[in-house]
Amino acid sequence: MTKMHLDIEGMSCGHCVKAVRDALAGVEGVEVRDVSIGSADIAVDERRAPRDRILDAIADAGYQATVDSAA
Ligand SMILES: [Cu+2]
Repeated sequence: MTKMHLDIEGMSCGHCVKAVRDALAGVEGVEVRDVSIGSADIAVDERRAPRDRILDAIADAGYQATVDSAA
């Protein structure tokens, strides 16, 4: 699993946190570790969950995400 930190624009409240958490949880191969306003920490099986799919899931929920770090 790859630990990934995402920067996420457009989040402002607890509803946003829940929306992002739900979006990430819906991607197969992603384990949600922590979501707060403006960022998320996840663990990713990159063979099952390509980055584009993760970022697209967040975009579909209405937010703009970028990968800040991955290790
Ligand atoms: Cu909100």
